[in-house]
Amino acid sequence: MCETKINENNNKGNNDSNNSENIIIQLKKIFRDENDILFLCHHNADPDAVGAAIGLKYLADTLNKSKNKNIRISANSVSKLSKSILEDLNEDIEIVYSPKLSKVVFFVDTSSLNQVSVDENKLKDSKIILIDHHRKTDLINLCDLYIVNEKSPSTCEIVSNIFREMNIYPPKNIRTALLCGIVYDTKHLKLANEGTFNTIAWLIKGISFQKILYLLTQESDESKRIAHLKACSRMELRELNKCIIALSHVSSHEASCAKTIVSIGADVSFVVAVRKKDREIRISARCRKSISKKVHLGSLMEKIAKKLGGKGGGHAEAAGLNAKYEKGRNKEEVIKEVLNVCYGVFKEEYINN
Ligand SMILES: [Mn+2]
Repeated sequence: MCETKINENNNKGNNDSNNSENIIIQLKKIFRDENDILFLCHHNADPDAVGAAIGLKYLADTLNKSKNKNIRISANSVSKLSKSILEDLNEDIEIVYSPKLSKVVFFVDTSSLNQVSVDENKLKDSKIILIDHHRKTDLINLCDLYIVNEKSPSTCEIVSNIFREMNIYPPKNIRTALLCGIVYDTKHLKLANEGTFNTIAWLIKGISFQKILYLLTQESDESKRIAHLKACSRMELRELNKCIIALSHVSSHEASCAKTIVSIGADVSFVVAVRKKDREIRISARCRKSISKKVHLGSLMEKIAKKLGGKGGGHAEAAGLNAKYEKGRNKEEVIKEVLNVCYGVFKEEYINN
């Protein structure tokens, strides 16, 4: 597979040779032979997760000729942007908290189990496949097969390359969904590489690029803008060898806030959201490229999550975690405590690298 590095997990006694052609053959066989498949997206599924899942489902639908097939896409929530793309493409996905698991379960654009809501015990009865571009986490140990390419700017690009390897040219609406995911995850092509442009050239036949940009345009809603302003006004700055670390908290939009804080000048940001009602703590972290060369935020958040009894992961420059919020604890204290843990673990990694 051209730009995509493919890894295969041999934990479950699968000793097939570790090459991409082989994985494509295995994947094709699964699509052809399995009648019960679930494509699972991470919570608040973004256009990359949704586009990749739509692409994979199309492959399964096309290759499987059975009349009794049950092929679904599921997420516990989808982003506003994804919702409007789905409407425009006339595609539908199931939105449920804990989906009924199929014989084959694909995790799409999802690097760890905390990004989905599934019955972990029941997963053991399913064949598990991961298609993703985030840093690998423990989830990999559950997989029978995986295609993970951390260098790919989007999961949609990986899926497009699967189409190319299988010699299948997708119809216009599927290509539109894939293009939306690619353009979204590359931040309107800012993070695109040579392979991305090659993939776009292959996908875009008969599609207007302006249409893709239009589908990805959305007014920033008021609650998000207010969250940004609150995150900035509550921000605490700490300095470490000329690296400016910003710590803050909001009740929602923590990812967007962390991103905004780096865009206005911080080197690293950690933004916590405590959701008392859901008994959940979420932390989002962002950093500049220069920092990510010393500290990979994805593995940093995985480490911090372990300290907080939660799960985390992500990219070198953008990552997050979820942990449990214990009932009865003071919210302000919890915020202070988790931000100190973030700072402490970051400091250790930053100084030692
Ligand atoms: Mn993605």
